[in-house]
Amino acid sequence: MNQHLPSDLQSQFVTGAVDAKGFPAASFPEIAFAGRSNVGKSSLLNRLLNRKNLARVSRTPGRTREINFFSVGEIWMFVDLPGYGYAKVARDQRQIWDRVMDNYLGRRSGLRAVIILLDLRRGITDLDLALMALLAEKGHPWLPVATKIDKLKSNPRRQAIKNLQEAVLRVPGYGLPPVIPVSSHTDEGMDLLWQRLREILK
Ligand SMILES: Nc1nc2c(ncn2[C@@H]2O[C@H](COP(=O)(O)OP(=O)(O)O)[C@@H](O)[C@H]2O)c(=O)[nH]1
Ligand SMILES: [Mg+2]
Repeated sequence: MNQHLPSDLQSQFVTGAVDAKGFPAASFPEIAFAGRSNVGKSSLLNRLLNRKNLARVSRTPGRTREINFFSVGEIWMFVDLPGYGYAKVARDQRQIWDRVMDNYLGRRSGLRAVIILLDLRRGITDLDLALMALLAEKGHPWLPVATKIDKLKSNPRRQAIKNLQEAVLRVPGYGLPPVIPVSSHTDEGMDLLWQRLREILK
């Protein structure tokens, strides 16, 4: 049982869309989640919202090309952005991703922040840096979350978090609170992440 979500806070899938025509009205404070394919985005959304299969946990990376909107408690919107960087469809995917992101990032007045998921074992990749630069250009704050921390034992984990934090601090224009390390399998970090999300959504 996940304690992070008050039991009266219901979440539901609203719609999936690739361009502004299909987006729901931007009437709520909104947080978007982004990251490489397979970084653990769907798993994290499911854990945060305490739902087993709200955001599909995909075994086929690179599939989800739409922007998926979830209403949370009918007061917030959580947005699952398309994953990037899946090698086999890279060029294809990149074009779609560019178009979708351009459509989304220019048009969401309620968007408070973008959570960028980074696999703790991989660190920041070029595509993550490209997203960070795009967000800086569009004036959207972002927050780094390290995923799958359960895959590392305590010493290498601590070192990896330290390295990732240092790498994040080197990203031009970065000025937000520290990396939040989480695991969707053990729920570590979930309280802290919820706390940050609430602060952002206030
Ligand atoms: N060990 C571990 N595996 C995870 C975690 N989160 C996701 N995974 C696994 O990573 C794979 C991709 O997860 P998914 O949520 O579909 O990633 P997405 O492509 O970013 O949406 C799946 O096999 C998940 O079970 C985590 O916190 N710990
Ligand atoms: Mg997914």
